[in-house]
Amino acid sequence: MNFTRADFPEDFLFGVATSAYQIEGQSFGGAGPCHWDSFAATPGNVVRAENGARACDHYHRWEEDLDLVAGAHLDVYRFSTNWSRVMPEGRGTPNAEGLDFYDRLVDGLLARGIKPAATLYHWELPQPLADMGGWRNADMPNWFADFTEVVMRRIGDRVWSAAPINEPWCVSWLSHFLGHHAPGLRDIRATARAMHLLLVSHGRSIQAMRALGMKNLGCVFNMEYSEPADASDAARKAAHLYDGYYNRFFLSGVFRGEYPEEVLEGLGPHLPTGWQDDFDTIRAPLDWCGINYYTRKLMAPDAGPWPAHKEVEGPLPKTAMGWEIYPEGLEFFLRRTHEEYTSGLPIYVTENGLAAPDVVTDGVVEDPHRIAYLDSHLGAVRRAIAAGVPVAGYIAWSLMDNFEWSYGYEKRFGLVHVDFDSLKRTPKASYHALSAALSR
Ligand code: IFM
Repeated sequence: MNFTRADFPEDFLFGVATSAYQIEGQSFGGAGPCHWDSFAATPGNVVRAENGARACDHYHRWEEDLDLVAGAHLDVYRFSTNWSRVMPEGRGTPNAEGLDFYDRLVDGLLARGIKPAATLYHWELPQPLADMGGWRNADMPNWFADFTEVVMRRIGDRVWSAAPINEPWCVSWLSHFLGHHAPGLRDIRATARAMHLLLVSHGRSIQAMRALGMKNLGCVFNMEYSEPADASDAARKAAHLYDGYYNRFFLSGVFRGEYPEEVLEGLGPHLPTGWQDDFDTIRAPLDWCGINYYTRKLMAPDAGPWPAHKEVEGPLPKTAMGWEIYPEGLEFFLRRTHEEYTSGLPIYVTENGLAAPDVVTDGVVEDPHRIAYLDSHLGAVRRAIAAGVPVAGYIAWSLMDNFEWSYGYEKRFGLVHVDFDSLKRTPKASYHALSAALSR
């Protein structure tokens, strides 16, 4: 790696992230069925119809995994709490084993000197709630606030930070408009309702945590840099709209109490009645903003109904996901978020990383592409800091290879390789490089 801790502000934090369904093993510890189980069981949704039933068996191997976090000299571990593990029915009686698991995990982190950064929802919607319409149901903010309270009454006294929902764009647009993630809908009305109700749920969750006396609460938004595919006015508009519903909708809702005009043109008629009255809740004050960043898209106009645009393949080198590598986009988002939305709040890069077809050869995994990717994006972070943006930390995705949603176990994002037959963990060259950089 081209950096040491000395290249960053003294209190800058480094970490890694994971999420519950992607690593824990849904079949262990009394977790109930979630909508990813049924989505994955439907032919054509997930590569080889793989699912999270066993995943990395982190449920049983968490101590070994936390040792890996500590071994890389990292400061923060970002994990998520599985709603269907904690409350298998989504509401009502909690599963004691589930709460015990997160209790042990948090204590295990603290014992290793690592800051626990909790995200309440990283996509395991309990099936009973999905059966009632999931994020389209106007009762979701109440149920999510209850879930928040159950989890945080148990671990809220010891987590270092907490955020309600990972990547609202993925939970809403990707899952209800494009149908690529559970529940696999392609419906504009469902999308609009989910986008708004997710933000109301976010606000209710923040309020519930404040009521418990918790501090250091934030949000985690994924952002994709959007550029016109050519110099035409139509391509410029297409890129602006993509940026609107992907990036600015959520930022603007939470930090300004309004939605972008051009997005309302398409989604406005489908928003829940009285949506304009929800911004006091949505704007519940935050202590930080998290940005998950991976790539950019080139956009062009297309025939058909709103949003009437399409992605065009770009010329830059790509990761195994087919995503262009564009660190400048991260610098752009850090600057814009600070200048136009969060004005002074600490910003964290809460996810960033690349997938590659990594293999173990004689016990070693060489992944120079990942080292270069992390280096170039940390360069973007340094440029943003030099420009005055209060970037307070960088969290890489991911600690280890895991269930990459509709791609099954095919795409490897980990700093640590996982053999999905034996479940053996092998730290990759990028893990060793990061560890060395952070120990200097
Ligand atoms: O694996 C996902 C994660 O669950 C959310 N952010 C993007 C990652 C890579 O696709």
